[in-house]
Amino acid sequence: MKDGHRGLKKVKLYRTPEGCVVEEDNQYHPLGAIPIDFLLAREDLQEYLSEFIETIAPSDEFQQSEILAPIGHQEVWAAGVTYFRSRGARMEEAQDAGGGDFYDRVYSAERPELFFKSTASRTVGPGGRVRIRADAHWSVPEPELTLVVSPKGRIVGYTIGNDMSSRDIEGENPLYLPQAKVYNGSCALGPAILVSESPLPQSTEITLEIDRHGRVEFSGSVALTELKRDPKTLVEYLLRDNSFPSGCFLMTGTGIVPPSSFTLASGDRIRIKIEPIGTLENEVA
Ligand code: DO4
Ligand code: MG
Repeated sequence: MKDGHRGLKKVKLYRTPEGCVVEEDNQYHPLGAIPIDFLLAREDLQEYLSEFIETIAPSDEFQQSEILAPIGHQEVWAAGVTYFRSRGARMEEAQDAGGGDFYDRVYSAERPELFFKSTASRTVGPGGRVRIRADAHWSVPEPELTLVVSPKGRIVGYTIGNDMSSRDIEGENPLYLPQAKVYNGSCALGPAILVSESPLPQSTEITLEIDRHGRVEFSGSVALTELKRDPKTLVEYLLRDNSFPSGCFLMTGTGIVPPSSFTLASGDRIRIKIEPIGTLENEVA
């Protein structure tokens, strides 16, 4: 498939224990010793990979089971309350604490909500185990389109993110947000980075499925048309007075929130699908 904007083919970048691998037209090109940090620091990632893989013979030695989170030393940041559904869910959970109004105001404010989410050590890849905080009793996954951002603030690709969240802690007081969001195993990324400089079509769907004991306990979907903020504007705010020499990831917020009666349990399987990128599947530890 050609990328309409630059006339370049679409490629996906994976990270494995043996190094990075690029997929193009269902063929896999191992990049050998080139570290992911080197790749994600490039402003011309799409062009660089498209040219580079022409020199590497494709291999069929690609084990899906070996895919790691596509992250090196980048920070993971996240945007919040970017969908109407998220606004409503937060207002409800924070109502008793008197915090509901903040979410309504941030939904329509010019400045978006942006928060620090994760580091590589707290992030798991496909097949990894995400965690519920030990002191939380109301937890949900948040399936989010995640931007891959270059040091100069270009969106060079897209991946899938899971912004695991403790709704009871967040709802008790909005100032507890970092505790509700940042803890060991609170983030999942993957399975691949769709390397593309063109925006994803507005019709792109994000779907979430949560299986419990082999049955679907919750499922939902949302299209990018529902995303209130322009990804480029989110990046522009993130890079205001913040530098990211290795690039960074920016989750764009959730548009799917299970009903208030739902909380995650150990053993649940979380599947997040965004068609042009793939499916990110994780079990809850
Ligand atoms: O404001 C709290 C967090 C919001 C969030 O993570 C989201 O909307 O996805
Ligand atoms: Mg979120």
